Amino acid sequence: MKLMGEMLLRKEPFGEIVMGNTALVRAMVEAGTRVVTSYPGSPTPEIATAIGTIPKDRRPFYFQFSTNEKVATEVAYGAALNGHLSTVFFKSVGLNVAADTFVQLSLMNIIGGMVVVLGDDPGANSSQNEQDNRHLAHLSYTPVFEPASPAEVYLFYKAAARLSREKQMPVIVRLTTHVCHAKERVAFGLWSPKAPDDTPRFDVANGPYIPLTELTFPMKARALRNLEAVRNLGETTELNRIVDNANPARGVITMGLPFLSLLDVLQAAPRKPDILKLGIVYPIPRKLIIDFLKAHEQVKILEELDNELEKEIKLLAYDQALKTRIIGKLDDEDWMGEYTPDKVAGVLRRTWPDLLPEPQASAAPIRAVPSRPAQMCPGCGHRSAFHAIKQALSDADITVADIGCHTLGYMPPYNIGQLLMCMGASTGMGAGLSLFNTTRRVVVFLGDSTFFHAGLPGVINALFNKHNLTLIVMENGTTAMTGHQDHAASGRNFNDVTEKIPIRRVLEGLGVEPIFEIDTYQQKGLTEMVKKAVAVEGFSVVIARHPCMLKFTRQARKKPNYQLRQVDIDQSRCQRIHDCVARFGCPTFTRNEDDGVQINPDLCIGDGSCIQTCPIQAIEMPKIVGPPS
Ligand SMILES: Cc1ncc(C[n+]2csc(CCOP(=O)(O)OP(=O)(O)O)c2C)c(N)n1
Repeated sequence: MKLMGEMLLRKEPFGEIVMGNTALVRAMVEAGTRVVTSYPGSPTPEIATAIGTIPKDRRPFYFQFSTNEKVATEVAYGAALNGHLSTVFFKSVGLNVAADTFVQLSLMNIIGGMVVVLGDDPGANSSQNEQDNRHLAHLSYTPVFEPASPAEVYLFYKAAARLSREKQMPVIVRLTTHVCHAKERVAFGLWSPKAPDDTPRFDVANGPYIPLTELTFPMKARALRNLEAVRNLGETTELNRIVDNANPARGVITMGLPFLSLLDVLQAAPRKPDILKLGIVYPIPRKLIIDFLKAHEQVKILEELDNELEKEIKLLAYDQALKTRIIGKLDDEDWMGEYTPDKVAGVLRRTWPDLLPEPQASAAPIRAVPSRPAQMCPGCGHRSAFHAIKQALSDADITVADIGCHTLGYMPPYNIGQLLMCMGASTGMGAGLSLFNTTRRVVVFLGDSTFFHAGLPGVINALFNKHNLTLIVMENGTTAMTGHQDHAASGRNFNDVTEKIPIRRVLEGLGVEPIFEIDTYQQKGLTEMVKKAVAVEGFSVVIARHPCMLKFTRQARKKPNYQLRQVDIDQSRCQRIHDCVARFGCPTFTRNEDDGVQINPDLCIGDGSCIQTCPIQAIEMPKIVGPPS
């Protein structure tokens, strides 16, 4: 890790195999970025991991995880108004949270420049949808640069930063999961650090910065002018390029990952189509595209997710009365998932059946990878919580999940959390479910990072409007699901030790009463507390806390002389009741062929939270089994 930090600060040019997310950080360093903000979300957290490898006192820019994406956007914007080149990054759905601020950015004269890095997630690998954020770019008149590979991430970020600074406008760099996580050798350039000018340069004369009534119109005109300038840039920039295969019959207009998949698939094609690969995908370069259309009889638009390019290009062709046959998604049903080579081959076969040779039947049949449902880690405090909470609830109760590791409670054997929307939505949805409802109790769940991110307004609403529901805060001290980033109640921020903002204190400050609080490993106590909490008429809160055991164990393993402990089953006592497997559900336990239970030594962390779940005490206390392998 230290080596990565040193690499990111090298002054002379060098080449290295890196992930897209790491290439981005080097680009930030070279571009002179001064302020970077974020809220964690896949596929972007490794950007922060790479930043964290640079020692704080040598980091050329300030970085923070903010409480949510909207705040992160505002912090980056504020810094840019003082003249600092700034960047905010977050995942696809983060843009929904940031949107109320984000959609105004293009109206503003952002004197330092500001790059918005989006981690879109075709295939919904780690998101609740696979939204295509080009829509929000259109809506907000913000240009989109879309790299296809780590090398392009590096080049495109620098180009976006340059443009953003020059035009004093926001520019999006849209990454997708594959591009963030792919690895490639990237040729990095020179870094000549300059002493930063940190004079706070905010000046109303650079504005207006108040988009109200008639002031909004000149501001919008500015955004549209800027967009036109970027469109013109797109006509000549190297970010948009033609791969000429001398084929006047067929062309493909594409971008991002689909471009790489296309190159891969076309290796087998005897006669390759020409390719126009767009790097600036919004706004599109009209002349370049019209010329490309004119030069081909048929043009396939190859784009992942929605048909933004297709719509724009068909409009262009219509206006120009072009005869070229344009084939897009309206002629093909593939609107979902990542455009991997397999998928692109399928799309191309349907478009031009003679383009590719018949697929070879592989000698060995390809066996599908068995599906592995997500599950909570061994020792997870959320498991103990669900085990205990289930015993306090009835089948009639309505349970509402939120986003985080605790979402996994929806699966058997717990089946708790019957609906889910997005971060922070549980308390509001629960409030709605409680209206006119005198027979079914409503219990909602919220992780601690989510509490600060978008949970608080729902909590305040429940209090203010006197809703009848119980909130269970699943407090594990960290933002676990995205890789253990600190939050306001962790006692650390990205850079320093900081005062904790305890959730209990926040709730007390709001006047929540009653508040119950217990460690989730005290399962009986938690069951009793939840029974009391749901019996309260009105809004009640249970704080069900236990540190994230994945984080805890990782830290413990780094200590010298760490000894691994594990539980075991006393086979002479075990009566094959199987509560440990069927009701507690720790993956450590497996049923043998003889119906006995055994411990998986690769999984057990010896936390002992399972011991109390065996009605006949057949699980033995954890014993030292030696240093971890
Ligand atoms: C708007 C938005 N931003 C970020 C994410 C990514 N995300 C998914 S789960 C999660 C962590 C939630 O942490 P916490 O509430 O503490 O629950 P834990 O995973 O620790 O149990 C985050 C940030 C998201 N899904 N939506």
